[in-house]
Amino acid sequence: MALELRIVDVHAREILDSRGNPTVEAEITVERENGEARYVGRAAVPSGASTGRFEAVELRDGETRYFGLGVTKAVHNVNGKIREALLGLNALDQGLIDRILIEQDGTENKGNLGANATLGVSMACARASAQALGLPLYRYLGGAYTRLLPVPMMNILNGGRHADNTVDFQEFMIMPVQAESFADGLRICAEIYHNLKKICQDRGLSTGVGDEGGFAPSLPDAFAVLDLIMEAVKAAGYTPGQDIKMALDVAASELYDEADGVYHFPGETQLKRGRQQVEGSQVTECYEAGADYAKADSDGEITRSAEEMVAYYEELVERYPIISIEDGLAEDDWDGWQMMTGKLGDKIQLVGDDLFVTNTKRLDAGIKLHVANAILVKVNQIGTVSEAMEAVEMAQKNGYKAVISHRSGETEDPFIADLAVAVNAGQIKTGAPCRSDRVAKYNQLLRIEEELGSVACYKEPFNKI
Ligand code: 2PG
Ligand code: MG
Repeated sequence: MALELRIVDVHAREILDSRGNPTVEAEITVERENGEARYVGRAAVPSGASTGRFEAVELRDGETRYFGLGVTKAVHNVNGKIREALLGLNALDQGLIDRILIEQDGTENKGNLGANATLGVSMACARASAQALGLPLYRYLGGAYTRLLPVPMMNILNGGRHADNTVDFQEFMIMPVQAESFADGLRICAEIYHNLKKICQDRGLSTGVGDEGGFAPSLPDAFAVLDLIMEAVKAAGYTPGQDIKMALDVAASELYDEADGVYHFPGETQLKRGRQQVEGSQVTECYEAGADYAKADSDGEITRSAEEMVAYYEELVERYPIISIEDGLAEDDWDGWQMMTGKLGDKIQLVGDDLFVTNTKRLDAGIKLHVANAILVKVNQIGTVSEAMEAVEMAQKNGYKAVISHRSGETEDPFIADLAVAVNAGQIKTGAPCRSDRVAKYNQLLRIEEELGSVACYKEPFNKI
């Protein structure tokens, strides 16, 4: 007879995330046959800042406590309707449980129960099952063939919505593609991170960090940032382009204004107008170079059309060892994305985050239109573990890469580290080697690599690009 892990309790509570905002933590208690033993699986839900318009809904209370960000309604949904629907079911039926959550919600975007409610339960269910079976989570989710450790796409300099500086692109990341192992790659990145800190200190640039633990100095544009990172890579003793590739998350939906159909660069504009002092002296030169690709209107506001954005990326890719650009254009700019994919898609990875929102319908549309060549997978964008895994599967079957990702608001839960290994994603985006919410995922990957021993595999993900 098949093993049964009966769900005997489902419980959620409101906890805090890494930005001090409330989020949902869920627990599922399962019982083995005859009530012999009980196991509790716990999971916490992350939360984004640069959220895509088509993401599943994060249910917030909208009342005065926590400035409207409380999640007591989502918690109530778990402790009420969801609990009732799941009690007595077999936690090993992850697909069925996720389907029940989807049906109970009954909307396209989980707006009824809240994706924060469904996701917490879905993740906790997987974890309870893994625990009861005595399996590591990655092994439970991925099975016997699970062995690939992801290359970190490590965000060491934060801008956009994740920091209060003048950097308009949201994330500047390094990827240790030639490392011998995940542990080796993590060490290389941490060494570069510390060199970057030292360079910032020497230049009088701020070493305060943004939401994802990367430094957040005020620099004039992407050229200035990338020059700084190149220097840090070299100072740490590594060769840019060989040991280290670079990746960007432009988060362009945040820069796009539907009203005039162009991308706005408030940071560049601010500095151009001279309202803010450029920190450090070396950066001015780079700024002049970058200015060619920007169009300033009569107020001196810097904007770029989709074509100019792509020309800007072509220049950046030419000058720096950039191997991946995420959300280079806005979430609804399908024509622009097609054009960008035509120009850059055979040279670098183009990742759809706000564009695809971990949603197989949007990914399917993108595949048919030949838009992007990779998907960013964020479990809370869709609201169940099964749907997130389905998105990875669809991507991989269609020759798209899948990058497992954190949110800018995180918790100590390292679920995505296990997920990345389980689906053999080969890449993970989970912030800087700084702040426990980010480091928790890296540390979990170290444990997994150790556990897999000689079977563990780590490799350059871009051989075919
Ligand atoms: C992104 C994410 C994570 P947020 O845009 O990729 O880095 O940010 O969680 O704010 O959407
Ligand atoms: Mg993104």
